[in-house]
Amino acid sequence: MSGKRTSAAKNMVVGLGATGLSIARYLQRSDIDSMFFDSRAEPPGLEELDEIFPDAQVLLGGSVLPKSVQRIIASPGVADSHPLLAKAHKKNIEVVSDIELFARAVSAPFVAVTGSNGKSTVTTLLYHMCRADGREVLAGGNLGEPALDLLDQRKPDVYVLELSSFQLQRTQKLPAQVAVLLNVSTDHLDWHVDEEEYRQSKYRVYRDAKAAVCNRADEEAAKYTGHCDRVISFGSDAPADGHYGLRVDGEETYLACGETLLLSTRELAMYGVHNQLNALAALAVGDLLGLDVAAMLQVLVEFPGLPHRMQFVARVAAVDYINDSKATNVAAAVASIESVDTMLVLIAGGDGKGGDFAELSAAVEGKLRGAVLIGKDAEKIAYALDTVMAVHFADTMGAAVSMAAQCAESDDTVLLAPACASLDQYNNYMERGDSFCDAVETLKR
Ligand code: UMA
Ligand code: ADP
Repeated sequence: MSGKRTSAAKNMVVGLGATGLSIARYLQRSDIDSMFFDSRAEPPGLEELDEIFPDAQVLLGGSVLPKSVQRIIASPGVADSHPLLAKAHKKNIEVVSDIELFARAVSAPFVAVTGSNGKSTVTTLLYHMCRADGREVLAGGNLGEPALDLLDQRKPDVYVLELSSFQLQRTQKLPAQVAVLLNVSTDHLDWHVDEEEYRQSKYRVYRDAKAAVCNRADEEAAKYTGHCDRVISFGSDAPADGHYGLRVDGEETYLACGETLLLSTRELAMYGVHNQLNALAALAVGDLLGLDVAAMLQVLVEFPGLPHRMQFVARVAAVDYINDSKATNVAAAVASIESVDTMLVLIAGGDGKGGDFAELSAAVEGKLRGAVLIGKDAEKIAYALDTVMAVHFADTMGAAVSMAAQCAESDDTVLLAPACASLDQYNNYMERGDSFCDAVETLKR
């Protein structure tokens, strides 16, 4: 039926970005007809859609919901408050995510990874750990490659999916082999109705999971895992038998399972206590998948972390420059600030997504040489930091980095940890991180 123009399609795909196009490809492969909607006059995927579904009906802008529509498959970037989706909810029309379609169609086990922070790191660690164990694995979802595109590749032994709260909110059935919720802190209040809705969307990761990994610091998580065959916890305290945590032995701190010391934290290639927690969570998932422990530990010794996450850029004039552009919420920025042992000059700002910056002030206390603020919510951050010190404002990353360089003293660290999304000034956090790295490069000249 694909290729046939029909204004009576029962499915409507909302959004013509990466997810929308992957849904279009999936529906086309499945011979299911659909119409398409995007709120923008010139959405990015229009030309590509024309190749996938040449004659499909496309509605741009407005909020007209054709009578034929019985199901909406919505892209994560479009909130339920959008008038079209609000109308659909009012009429009890099913609104699902691409992940719901993935879960219904997949025929190999999958791991579901969510959390406010650390998702991409843990998803990538698990990808490498599965490979190191000799398993065929595909990773994607919020990480980058849309989940439905993974189904068009050779079936692996296991999929590893990074899932956002947006995707989980619209997923009813999620029979993951293992589900992990890394942590929950405030984020995305510009999308979710309130913090409770955001939290609840995160707990949905455990819905139909066979096995679960929980953060011991989140006492509520256990309530959602009662149906699971096995539950393993991780945390920064010493672990009980069969669980994961940190143990101190003499001068060294170790990643441990029960009383067994697995790896000194000094041997971990990634920086920061938050990455020790990410490593423990990945080990716990790997345990439930039956991965070889030695193979997993070798990955932890070698994997330096993803770009734009606590990425060491350069040492210029006795000052270290670190790019943590992916610290797109306050908790992430706090974790990166806490990972820096020296005095620091913080570069922060962007789109705060309705979050509260108060926690930044406590995190920098006693270690802030200066702060340079950028982007839409610079003033809000200045207000939050004001109790601690005066701050500077910069219009561009180049100006921010040169102000930070002037402010820094010998052996300080200049840390880009924005606590905000980048979308007010950049296309994504990667462009923001690249512009930081470029500006540091120019300092060297
Ligand atoms: N948009 C409109 N109108 C529309 C559709 C989209 O204005 O009708 C806007 C959205 O508000 C958003 C942008 O277009 O600003 C992209 O939205 P989208 O839903 O089309 O996004 P995709 O291109 O499909 O990318 C999505 C994820 N993006 C979001 O959830 C916003 C990508 O995660 C993910 O990699 C991709 O699917 C594949 O699964 C990015 C992200 O920022 C990395 N995720 C958030 C995060 O990690 O904090 C959740
Ligand atoms: P996500 O995919 O959830 O955004 P990433 O693995 O990309 O997570 O890490 C994003 C940022 O979040 C990092 O740059 C770091 O600042 C912070 N972070 C990573 N892991 C954790 C964690 N376990 N707890 C708190 N903050 C973290």
